[in-house]
Amino acid sequence: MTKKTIKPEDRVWDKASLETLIKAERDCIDTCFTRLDAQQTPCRFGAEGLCCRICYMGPCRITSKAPRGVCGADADTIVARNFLREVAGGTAAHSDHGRHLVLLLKQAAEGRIADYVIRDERALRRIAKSYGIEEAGRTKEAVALELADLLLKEFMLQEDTLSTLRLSPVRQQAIWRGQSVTPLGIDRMVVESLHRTHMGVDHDYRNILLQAFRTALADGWGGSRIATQVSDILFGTPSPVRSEANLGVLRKDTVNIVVHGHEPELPEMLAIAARDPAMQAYAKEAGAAGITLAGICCTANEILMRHGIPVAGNFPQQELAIVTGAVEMMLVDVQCCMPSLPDVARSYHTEIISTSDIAKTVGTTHITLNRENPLATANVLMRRAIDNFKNRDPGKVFIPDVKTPLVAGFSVDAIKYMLGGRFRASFRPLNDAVIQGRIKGIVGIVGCNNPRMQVDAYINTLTRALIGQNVLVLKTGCAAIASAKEGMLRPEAALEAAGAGLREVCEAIGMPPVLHMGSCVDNSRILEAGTEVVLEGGLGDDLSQIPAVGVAPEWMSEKAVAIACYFVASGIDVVLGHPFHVAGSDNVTRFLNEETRELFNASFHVCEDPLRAADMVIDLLDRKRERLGINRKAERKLYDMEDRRKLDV
Ligand code: SF4
Ligand code: MSK
Repeated sequence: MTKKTIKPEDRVWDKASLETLIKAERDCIDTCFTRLDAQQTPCRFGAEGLCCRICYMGPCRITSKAPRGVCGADADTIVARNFLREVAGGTAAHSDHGRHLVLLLKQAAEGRIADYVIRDERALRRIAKSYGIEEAGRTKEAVALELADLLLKEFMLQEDTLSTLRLSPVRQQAIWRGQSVTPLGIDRMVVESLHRTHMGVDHDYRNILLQAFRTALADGWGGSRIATQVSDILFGTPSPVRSEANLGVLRKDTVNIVVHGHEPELPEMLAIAARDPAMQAYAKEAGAAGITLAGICCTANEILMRHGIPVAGNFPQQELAIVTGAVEMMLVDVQCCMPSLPDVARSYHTEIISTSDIAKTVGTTHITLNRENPLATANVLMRRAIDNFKNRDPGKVFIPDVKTPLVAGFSVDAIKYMLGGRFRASFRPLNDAVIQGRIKGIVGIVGCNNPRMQVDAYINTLTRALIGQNVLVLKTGCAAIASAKEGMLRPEAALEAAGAGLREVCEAIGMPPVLHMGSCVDNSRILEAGTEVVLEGGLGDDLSQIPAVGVAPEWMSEKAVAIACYFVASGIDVVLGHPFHVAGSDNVTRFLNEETRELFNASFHVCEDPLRAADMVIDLLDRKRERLGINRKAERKLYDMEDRRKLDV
């Protein structure tokens, strides 16, 4: 039986997606959900990692009758090679994104690109200092140029290890050295991974998998960390900001422009253009009440975190946004933009514009940033969207009346400030709350959605279960958007759903129990937060000792594989909502799920049920607390005002 029988309410969790998905069916629109049905049962060889098409003696498939490929590669080699290629793909995506941002920083510092300025000089000087760059008495442009050159070298290093690794706890660095997984240059790691997985090179599954962790570390502590730092310098370090999420942020009476993908450069310009009174007037002349700029996926997260621009939805909602019939223009850049978008748009009036030269799709109009005058590009695009407003067919418009308020913008800097104020900003109060047991631990819930699972269901069920048990949840990517739609990014969520200890902390600080830390590349902020906890003291000397766990509930991309690997290699256990494509090799599975503990003090766990996953997470946190000697049961106490004043949070 195919999945044709799946009802819309079993495919998606939130009401807006459900109503729009029903409209898509009515409008005879193919979406990722119907295409999933057409795919039927996945190929077992692919799902278990047993298909090899690395050379043209193949493709080869491993079975009990044919346990080796033509070259002699066995299941262990083939599964491990496929896995390493996934990690290399994910690392390349995050890191190339980071590289583009560093080049932009360099161009801005040299005055070679108009309209982009160094918006956060404080972040620039702090980050430059952390790499040993002398900043006192120098112009911000001079500091930025030296920093950009240093960061560009991180991609090219051939024999030296990454400077960015020095931002991790010292003991962490020793663990990586001990296991020979300290990465060299980011590009070298990706290229070497492709070399080692070429036909006839690296065949020892252990050696191949160690390279997977080494490459992933070059992502998390290298490419991704660089991307986050440079975005903060160029566009501002996020601080708490209010906004709204879900398809209901689109408006019937405004021109709606949706930005989608991962790159913040052009959306930053669009944010300026949308506020321009002349542009607003132009929209009014076109018969609209104004302009609504909204985001999908991680471009949404980037401009939400810094400008409070509303989020239209996460990954599986990209097609549904067009199905509302109310989107004049969707701009797509890189990563997670479905090639189906022009097909969906054909049934409505939406124009799909691709904006990156490395990401073209047949059926889109390709317009890239004019580097001499980026704001002019934004203005051209915006006028074009406004001109398209007249083509909207009111008969096809349906915008679900569903949107949820949220607070986002929790960079590590912002968390520190929130915890301690401007003059004693620190993680001390958080560490103390963990030590005292008011907070059981910290869990990063990250990653994508996947139409193979009911969208957002696992993420939201798990999140609710964890905050109910006093776990502070850090979020990024589409998982953060799922929480936003569920109302979990409001400070009031602490009153409604958090356990007593977490609620006290959240109430005292005025923060939500779920902190939105940014896009998927910003998982580096979670590593940074973990490092702050270690440096603050009292919770261990490396990330493996602190009560922290990562969960990727509904992941789908190669980037998620890389993220999961750099979490584990950094000592943070990772629970996956569904397994990697490695079941074809018991040795590879055992290595990832068990042997990694001996190497990094952390491993992978797979759990397809969100409530059992919550139990698993609590168990992992309890074990860490036990080891730290802080697993006393916190006394339950009702706090009066006097007690509250004494709270050190
Ligand atoms: Fe087959 Fe070996 Fe070529 Fe892979 S590398 S396709 S297993 S012959
Ligand atoms: S966008 S990588 S679906 S989080 Fe970053 Fe969302 Fe995953 Fe893409």
